[in-house]
Amino acid sequence: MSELNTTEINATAIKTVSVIGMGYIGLPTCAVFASRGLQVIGIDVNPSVVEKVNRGEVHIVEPDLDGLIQKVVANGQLRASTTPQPADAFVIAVPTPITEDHKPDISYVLAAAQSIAPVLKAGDLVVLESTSPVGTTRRMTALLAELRPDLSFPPAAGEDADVLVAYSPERVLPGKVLTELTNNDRSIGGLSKRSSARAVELYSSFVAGDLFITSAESAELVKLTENAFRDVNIAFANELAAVCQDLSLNVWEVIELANRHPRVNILQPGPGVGGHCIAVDPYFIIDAAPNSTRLMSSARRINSDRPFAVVRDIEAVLDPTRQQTVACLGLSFKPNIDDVRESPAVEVVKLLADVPNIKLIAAEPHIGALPGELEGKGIIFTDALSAIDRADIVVLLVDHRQFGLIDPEALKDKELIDTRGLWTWRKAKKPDARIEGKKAREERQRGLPLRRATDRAA
Ligand code: SAJ
Repeated sequence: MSELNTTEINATAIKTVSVIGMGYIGLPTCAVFASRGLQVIGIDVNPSVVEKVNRGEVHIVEPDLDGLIQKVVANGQLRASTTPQPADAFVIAVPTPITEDHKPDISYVLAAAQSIAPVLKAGDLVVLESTSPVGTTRRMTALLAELRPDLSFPPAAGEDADVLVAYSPERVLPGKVLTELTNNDRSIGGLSKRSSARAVELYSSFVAGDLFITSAESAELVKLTENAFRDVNIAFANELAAVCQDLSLNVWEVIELANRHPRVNILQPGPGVGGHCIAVDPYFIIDAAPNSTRLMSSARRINSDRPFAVVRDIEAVLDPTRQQTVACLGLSFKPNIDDVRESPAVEVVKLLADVPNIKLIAAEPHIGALPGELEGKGIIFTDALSAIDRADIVVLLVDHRQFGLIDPEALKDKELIDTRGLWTWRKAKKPDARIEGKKAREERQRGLPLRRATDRAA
């Protein structure tokens, strides 16, 4: 980390920002820049996204985002377009997926750079926010330099470069994006000192957390490391679940009690790791350093195998002599959201569709119909209570808040496969095994809430 010399900051203030990619990260970023008085131009290749935003509407589900977008579009701070326009700063927030064989695909980043190249001018700042393999910021800059030989770029042109370039990853949690955008600390990796200083100026417009300056490559690896760390820790919980199953022990109890140790904080096992970040980003590190990533590779394998383990557990309780109805509750990749991308719950249902002699029902309160990849497989889509009512076997795949409120009476006489420990542990009536110590007694007497080990887990 290097210190910021504030005298390095460019004299002209940043007034206009263009955000390239108005998805889960880009759109909220547009909204917060605009709400702090910057003139924002949101760019997206999808005309229907652009039209929606220009009407003040949103195309993603994120708490409080709709009201904010409506406001900043109405007051003229944000407008959207399919074609890049000149601006003082450009923030690139496009997807960086992986290919079938787990290789990073940075083609969207390079396409975004290509699209802004014609409108770049001396003094502009370009920030890459997309989660990217190490070296992507330099590769993107090399492309810009090739496309605009009339402008100079860092690091080649050093502190005298016409255009400033930095990497600053987003690290917000879906469902809490607006709060985390503002409050989280940020890493900023400029390709020159002036690039970092200019990016600090840009993010200081809305970030209340601390800003840390480092190199672009370190900032790229920091982001990947955060998600790989979580993947490895979830894999540990999932491996422990398998160990407990072998030993006929309750993994939820084992974790809760182990987490009473002051330096232990085990995460929660489940049917696998989903979403477009944690299940993807470790591969960017594995691809870059295949001989040094045995732990990360194993973690990926453990987490990717989980849906198969859940299906094996279901098959183990099936009665081979008759057709049975299996109800799967939850399809999203984590609780209380509508996002089914890379969802392990969807994977479980897809695998179950191939198991003979079962009638399959799925319920997901946050979406209106079965996701496309589950269509045409004879799966019935209904609400949770009707699904339970018709089922012999109930499989809980996502611990949505409303599933925790289901009356245990409705589940009586059903075979339960609770992959999240919601009904069988967290909401279960358990004998009180805790003998309250002096410290807890005093805290209770002072009206402090009772601490539970699981409070720290999620
Ligand atoms: N999961 C478990 N057990 C747990 C915690 C999570 O099985 O104890 C599963 C979830 O069910 C889900 C998956 O892991 O399928 C990922 O969920 P998540 O809540 O851990 O993370 P994401 O993908 O929603 O967001 C992550 C965040 N990264 C970290 O927490 C390190 C977020 O801060 C990043 O900004 C985001 O990835 C991203 O965009 O990269």
